[in-house]
Formats: sequence, structure tokens, C-alpha cells
Amino acid sequence: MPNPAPVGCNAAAAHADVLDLNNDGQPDVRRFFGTDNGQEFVQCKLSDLDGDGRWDVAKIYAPSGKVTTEMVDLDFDGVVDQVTHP
Ligand SMILES: [Ca+2]
Ligand SMILES: [Ca+2]
Repeated sequence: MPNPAPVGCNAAAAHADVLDLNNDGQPDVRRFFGTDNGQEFVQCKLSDLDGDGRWDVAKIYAPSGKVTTEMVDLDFDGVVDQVTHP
């Protein structure tokens, strides 16, 4: 994953887990959890859309669940092409 992980998607998270949504044995979603008033919430999610092991979509969440930042690597070259703040 050559793109530096966005803030919140790193070891500072309370904990992390991985999901294999397409059941190919390779983790394709990595979730990082934070805590807010003692409640755990997903603070960041990295998705690997093309299965090359590098994340292509990063979403940063507020404790409310609202997406605050979305970073997308549109052409899968490992460089983020689009950053939005929905
Ligand atoms: Ca990828
Ligand atoms: Ca790119």
C-alpha cells in the first residue's frame, strides 16, 4: 500500500480488522476503529477494489457515521487521484 494511510487509518486506532468481502482469501477491506465517549465507531475504512493489495478507496468517518473525507485512486496506480469532503 504505497499511499500513506490517511490520518485515523493507522496504529493509533483503537483496533483494526480486515474483511474479505469477495471471499478470495485476500483481505479487501481494512477497518480502523476509534472511540468516542466510550463508544466504538469505524473511523476509517480502506478498500482494495482491484485485489492488488493496495488500497484504492479510503473513507474517513466522523463518530456520527458521516463520511468526512473520501480519497480515491481512480486508475489503481497507487496514487490518490481524487479527494472529496462530502
Ligand atoms: Ca488496489
Ligand atoms: Ca491513481
